[in-house]
Amino acid sequence: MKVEAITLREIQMPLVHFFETSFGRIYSRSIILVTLHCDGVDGWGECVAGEVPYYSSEWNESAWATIVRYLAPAVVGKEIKAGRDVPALFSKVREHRMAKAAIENAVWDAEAQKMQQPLWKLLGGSRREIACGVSIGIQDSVEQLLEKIEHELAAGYRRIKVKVKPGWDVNVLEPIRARWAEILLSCDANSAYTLDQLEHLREFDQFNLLMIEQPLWNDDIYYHARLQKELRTSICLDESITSARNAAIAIESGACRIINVKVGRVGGFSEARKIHDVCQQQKIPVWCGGMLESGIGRSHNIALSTLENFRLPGDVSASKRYWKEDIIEPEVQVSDDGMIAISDTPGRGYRLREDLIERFTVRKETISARALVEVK
Ligand code: OSB
Ligand code: MG
Repeated sequence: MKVEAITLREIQMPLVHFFETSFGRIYSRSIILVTLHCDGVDGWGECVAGEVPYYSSEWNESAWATIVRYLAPAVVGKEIKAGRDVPALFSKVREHRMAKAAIENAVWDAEAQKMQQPLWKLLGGSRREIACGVSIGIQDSVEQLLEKIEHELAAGYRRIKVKVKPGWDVNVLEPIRARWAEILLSCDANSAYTLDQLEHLREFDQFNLLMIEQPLWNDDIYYHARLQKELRTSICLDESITSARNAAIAIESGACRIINVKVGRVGGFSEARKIHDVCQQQKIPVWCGGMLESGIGRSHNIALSTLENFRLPGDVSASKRYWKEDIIEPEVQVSDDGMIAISDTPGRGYRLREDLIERFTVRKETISARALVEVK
């Protein structure tokens, strides 16, 4: 496929309900979308960098600048056979994985359309439906959280994950377990603890959690291995896992028993598949994380989740939990037994609502082969 041009845009979408983690609360999302124009086909990718560099050092402004200056010029004007060939084109650029993923995934998206194949098949998936969980942020009160959980369980979700931080953890898990003794329950600390809090973290063991996600520093593996030895509860790493290589290190050192795969965090579908394979060989189950994506990133997460070793319910849930109107149709729907059915349509499996995308756009820039030649 000849990549003729790339259009970058920023869209703004208000969240239906605020989302709060250990590093703060947001009410609205600002999302960078990539459109790759090639041979009459448009491939789309979503950049999961956030509005602020809190979850990761990458954020929207760094991603935008890196794409315009370095990543788009590495693909525009080129003949690219497949999504799997994209990482090599970016090899000189260190890190900036979310920016890279937005483009690489757009290439896969275009490739699937060109090949008239569902994206999930192209990625090597086999599941015809995927199991869904929800990630529920920190609320204004425990009562409000319990109400939300009740609502999501009634909707059919198969695993409840709650965000925790010092002061909103054991006191929250306790009433949840008292009310729902049997549900699959996990928690996500987004690095809110240190090893000094080991005695406190041991208290989490009494709640029969499926896992505790990223309790310690965002870039740490070593101290998570120390902590895992002390806890009965399985540790799941999110932030710390950035490549198949460091996933292997985490597994070998005993830092976790479960891994959360986010395609943006690891630099794109190619690396996400490698992590999936490493984990499968080592008998470590993975699940698909979420970054409050619009329908484009959500549809890509769904495709990835069809790979065999995505054995646990992911944070991939219905569009309506996030958005009044999503930018795809049909919107992502979850059945009343907590599953998403996988479409057989070629490509990502969801049509785009380009009218809505246009309405939500606040910034747009096109990088075309011709413009690049003129600059040279
Ligand atoms: O740690 O998984 C996380 C959202 C933003 C940043 C980090 C995380 C999350 C979520 C939300 O947990 C998952 C979702 O519903 O998309
Ligand atoms: Mg997480």
